Amino acid sequence: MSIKFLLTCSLLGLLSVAQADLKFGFYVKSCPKAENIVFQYVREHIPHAPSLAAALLRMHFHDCFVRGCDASVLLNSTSKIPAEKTSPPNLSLRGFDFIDKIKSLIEEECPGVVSCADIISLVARDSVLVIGGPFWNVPTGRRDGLISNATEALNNIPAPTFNFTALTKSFASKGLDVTDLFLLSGAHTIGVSHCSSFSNRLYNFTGKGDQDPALDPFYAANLKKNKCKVPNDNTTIVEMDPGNFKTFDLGYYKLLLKRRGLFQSDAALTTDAATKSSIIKLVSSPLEVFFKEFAMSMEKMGRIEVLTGSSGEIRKNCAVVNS
Ligand code: HEM
Ligand SMILES: *[C@@H]1O[C@H](CO)[C@@H](O)[C@H](O)[C@H]1NC(C)=O
Ligand SMILES: *[C@@H]1O[C@H](CO)[C@@H](O)[C@H](O)[C@H]1NC(C)=O
Ligand SMILES: *[C@@H]1O[C@H](CO)[C@@H](O)[C@H](O)[C@H]1NC(C)=O
Ligand SMILES: *[C@@H]1O[C@H](CO)[C@@H](O)[C@H](O)[C@H]1NC(C)=O
Ligand SMILES: *[C@@H]1O[C@H](CO)[C@@H](O)[C@H](O)[C@H]1NC(C)=O
Ligand SMILES: CC(=O)N[C@H]1CO[C@H](CO)[C@@H](O)[C@@H]1O
Repeated sequence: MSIKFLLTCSLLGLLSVAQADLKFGFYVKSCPKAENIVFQYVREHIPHAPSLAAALLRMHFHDCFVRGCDASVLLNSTSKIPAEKTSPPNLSLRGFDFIDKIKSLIEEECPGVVSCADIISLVARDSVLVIGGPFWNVPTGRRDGLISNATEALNNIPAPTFNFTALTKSFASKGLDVTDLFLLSGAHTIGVSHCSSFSNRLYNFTGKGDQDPALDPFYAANLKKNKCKVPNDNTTIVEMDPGNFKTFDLGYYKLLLKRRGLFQSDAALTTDAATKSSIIKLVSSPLEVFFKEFAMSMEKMGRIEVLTGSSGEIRKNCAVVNS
């Protein structure tokens, strides 16, 4: 081996240290109980409030898509700037207290060590696991961001009106591909939506009081009769996978193939031939296949633009930056 080769290797080694990646068990020495505190709390509380699992999974997505997975979604507004929380796509984000409670338990154990960003990532994973969903790897070592800007949430979180091209672009801007897009959208197999997130499809699709032709007309009629009785009702909620909205299963994809996805962004996945055939294949495979593939995309999502090393900080209180 040449000296030059060895030098190159050690340089690369130094570079990777400077870059500081996430790693498994980041807190194994600095706070060995951290991951277990999260898991025990989730295991004790989510079974009493299983609908929270969906909210916490969505919170992780919204966090990662704005400034990376840096817990910016948890910050309160300041006098200078309205926070992500106050932005329209936040509608129905829930579970802030749940995260705060876990953070305070961990702070008691080892103050100033474990980031809010890692807590969100772990909580999302553990919540889905305890409702019987997939397990995915959560490497840790994320640090917390210093900025939360409502406009950035609006600009970075894909809207339910997005078509396939717009969704693909949004995901690509976060380093995620079309496979990640259709797998991660599978999260809509749990949870609920407000009527206002899709009522344009029922009442005024092109501004002529019409319906979205891509939505099953029988399903649309049913929603209008029983759930979203007036346009832009922003209080009623609808189960996205009716009857199974607390079960992490293939229900979402089965609905897509029946033209019963709630959002245009759901329906959009079947407008692309290749994606549609991937969905058909997934639906006819064992559930474990979906779980395994979903897990890979979740791990990828959890790495989006993370702050590591000495970037950012470890917040003491997840709602405010350290003073
Ligand atoms: C592909 C682009 C996506 C769009 C356009 C989208 C849009 C939405 C909208 C509009 C809602 C309903 C909000 C409401 O009215 O209350 C929702 C709910 C939800 N989303 Fe997505 N989403 C997307 C991707 C994702 C991803 C990647 C995840 C997680 C991996 C996710 C997880 C969830 C969950 C679990 C809920 C239910 C929340 C609850 O029950 O509180 N979504 N999404
Ligand atoms: C953050 O905002 C919430 C809701 O407005 C409030 O209850 C909480 O006390 C605030 N937290 C801090 C640390 O200011
Ligand atoms: C918030 O983000 C928007 C969009 O990137 C930017 O134009 C604006 O200056 C930011 N606000 C503050 C106070 O930094
Ligand atoms: C998708 O949406 C974008 C942005 O609204 C629009 O410019 C584009 O024409 C749409 N593409 C298709 C295929 O409908
Ligand atoms: C439908 O949209 C059009 C164009 O945006 C608007 O003028 C009209 O008032 C809307 N109708 C309803 C029932 O919301
Ligand atoms: C819900 O709709 C009502 C009536 O249209 C409106 O006053 C209110 O601001 C809306 N709330 C949200 C969160 O958009
Ligand atoms: C949790 C939270 O801060 N929700 C806010 C979401 O945004 C609306 C306005 O769009 C606020 O009214 C909510 O308080």
